[in-house]
Amino acid sequence: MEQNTTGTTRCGYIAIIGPPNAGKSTLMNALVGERLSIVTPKPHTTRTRVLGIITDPNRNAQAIFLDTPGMVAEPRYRLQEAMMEHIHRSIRDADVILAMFDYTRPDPVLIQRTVELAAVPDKAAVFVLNKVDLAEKEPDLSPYPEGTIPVSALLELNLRPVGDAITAHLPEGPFLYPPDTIAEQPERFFVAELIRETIFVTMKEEIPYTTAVVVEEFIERTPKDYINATILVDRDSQKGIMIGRKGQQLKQIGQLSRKKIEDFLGRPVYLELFVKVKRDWMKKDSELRDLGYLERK
Ligand SMILES: Nc1nc2c(ncn2[C@@H]2O[C@H](COP(=O)(O)OP(=O)(O)OP(=O)(O)O)[C@@H](O)[C@H]2O)c(=O)[nH]1
Ligand SMILES: [Mg+2]
Repeated sequence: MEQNTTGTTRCGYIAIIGPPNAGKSTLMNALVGERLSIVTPKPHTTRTRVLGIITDPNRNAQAIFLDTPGMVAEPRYRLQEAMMEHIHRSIRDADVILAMFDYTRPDPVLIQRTVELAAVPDKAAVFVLNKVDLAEKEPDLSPYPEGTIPVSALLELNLRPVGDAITAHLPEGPFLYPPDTIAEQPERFFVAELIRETIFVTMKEEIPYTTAVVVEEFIERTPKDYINATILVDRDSQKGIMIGRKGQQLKQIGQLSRKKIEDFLGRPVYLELFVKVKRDWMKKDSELRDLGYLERK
């Protein structure tokens, strides 16, 4: 895009929405240039909205992205309803809606649902078709709205037109964050998310969906920060699985999480993990509020 020399700044919120596993978090990380939102091969990884900010001096623009959970067609329990609430709230707060389709799931019903969710009066929508790196030939864009941009968030292909389209729709106005700010949520949030990411990639089947992570203590000290976190599970039987034989499973989760946390914070940490049973935490408003998955009223 051409250099903006007029001195006018643009700033606004962009909600990234779409089906689960489409690559929304991967795209936000690519656009912001930092691994802020956790990414796993399992659907419904993201549970809340994750904010990522990029200030582009060439475009004189600040884009504030809201990564959202994957759409849940029929929420089955309170956590899934809360996830849908995050999507709707992000859309309400957004100036631009960045709606994503998944090349590997060309399901007309899913496409229709995404288009409907993005159709908000007086709000611009930018459509992207992600994962086109998996296409053997030129992807067929005919099932998608006109102007849909084919991209690969993973390989960071064709992201410039996405940035241009977003910027064109951002309202004129002053920056809301200092230009070097990329995140707003506290370090504790990212620490808990990185532990959750590790659980999602190491534990099988339904187990990740029955877990949540709470950072109980986070003490900055030398030579290592001290972090103490609890992994919540919703049944006694899952506690044993999470800990594993002779504690091996939990140990592995701890080691992998610690590396990710150290990379993220850029300093060494001592990480202690505990597992606690909280029956049906994903069905209870009070628990969901404590975990930050539900807005405090
Ligand atoms: N081949 C390919 N894989 C991708 C691309 N973008 C994301 N993925 C993979 O798709 C999976 C899901 O990516 P996420 O970014 O977690 O997807 P999401 O839409 O945020 O998923 P939820 O938070 O669960 O809704 C991961 O295994 C990513 O590596 C892409 O452009 N190409
Ligand atoms: Mg996600």
